[in-house]
Amino acid sequence: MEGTLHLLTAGESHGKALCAILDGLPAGIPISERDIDRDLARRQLGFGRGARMDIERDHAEILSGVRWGKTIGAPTSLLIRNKDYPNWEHMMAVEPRGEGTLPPETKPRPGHGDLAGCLKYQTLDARDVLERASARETAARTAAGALARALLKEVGVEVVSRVLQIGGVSIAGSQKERLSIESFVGADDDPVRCTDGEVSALMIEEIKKADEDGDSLGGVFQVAAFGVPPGLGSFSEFSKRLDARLFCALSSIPSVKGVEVGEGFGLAYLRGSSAHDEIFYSKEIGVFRKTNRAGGLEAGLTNGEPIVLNAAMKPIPTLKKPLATVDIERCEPALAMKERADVCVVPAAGVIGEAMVCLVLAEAFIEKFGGDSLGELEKNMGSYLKEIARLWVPKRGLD
Ligand code: EPS
Repeated sequence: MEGTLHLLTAGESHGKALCAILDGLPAGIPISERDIDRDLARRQLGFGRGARMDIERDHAEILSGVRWGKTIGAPTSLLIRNKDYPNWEHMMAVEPRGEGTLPPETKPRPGHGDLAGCLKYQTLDARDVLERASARETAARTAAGALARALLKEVGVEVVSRVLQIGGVSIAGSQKERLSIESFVGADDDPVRCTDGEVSALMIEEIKKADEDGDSLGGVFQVAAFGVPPGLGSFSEFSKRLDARLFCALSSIPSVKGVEVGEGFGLAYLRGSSAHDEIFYSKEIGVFRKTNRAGGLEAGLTNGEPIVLNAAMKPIPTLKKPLATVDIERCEPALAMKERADVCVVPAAGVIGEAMVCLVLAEAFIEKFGGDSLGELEKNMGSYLKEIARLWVPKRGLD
């Protein structure tokens, strides 16, 4: 992210640590390492994760930007050490210790960045590529997302997620449901973060079967934001449209191949008369909608309804029963390299999706309401909400 809120992450999957620097948060936001670790722990869970998650216990150390429990308006930097690093010290050494003694990874996995990365960086060792391409990097994003979430909490926004589909098993009709915050209750207590117990059991069976077959699975996760006021984002430039920025943020999660807002692709089948959310008015709640097919976004702006996004993930490319590839050193047919890997990461990806949505929404709040401190931002937001109070009453959607 390089806008009002600027996020930079660094770190290799098996290197010493991951780090994140988030610049642009106003001063005065309450934040603790415990808040960040809560999201890091949620990201590590989910049935279908590999053995690496038994090694890691992700903890973010706040190095700067927070004093006495509150942001001070300075860049916030975070450090997450990789517990697995001592097992990879030789392989991942900064000095050329392993060079010539450890074999290069020359059998790129179809679906991973191995081949394109080797071509791009002109190397025959995919280790140089896969370490940064690894989804381990999303731990740093999740930590930064927790900082953004802390700002959103102060302005009454809640960002949640759940799993809709794993492989061929899905929650029926979930795409068309009118969502409330209650629709997400129980996700965190379920092994695959699914809110339907019967479907969850089938999903677990599906993952077990894929694991037995040496295979992997993808699926669909859903992220929603409640309590977002209308008018965030902009249609003045293509790059400022909030839906586009949310699509970009979610599609940047490794393995995500498709993102939709609201009823998304389903809307393409309908006529205009049944595709849009008609506008009604009552004295008590101002303008309101009976449906939310648009997923809270119209013309690149929030419209005051809950924001609802679905993201589809392809199955993990690292397979116990590897696919055909080419040994790029020998230019001979081969089987793709085998790495320890997860079978299914859709439950974890929902948590990463929340972090990405938090970052985009926090930035949109800062853009709209400005200010160097949380107090200033809240004052500006309060006066805006007062101006539009005749038509719109805050926090609808959370009830
Ligand atoms: C990943 C491969 C696995 C996953 C990793 C992403 O790592 P390893 O090769 O060490 O077993 O566990 O995800 C994480 C480490 C994580 O924290 O999510 C990959 O190739 O993308």
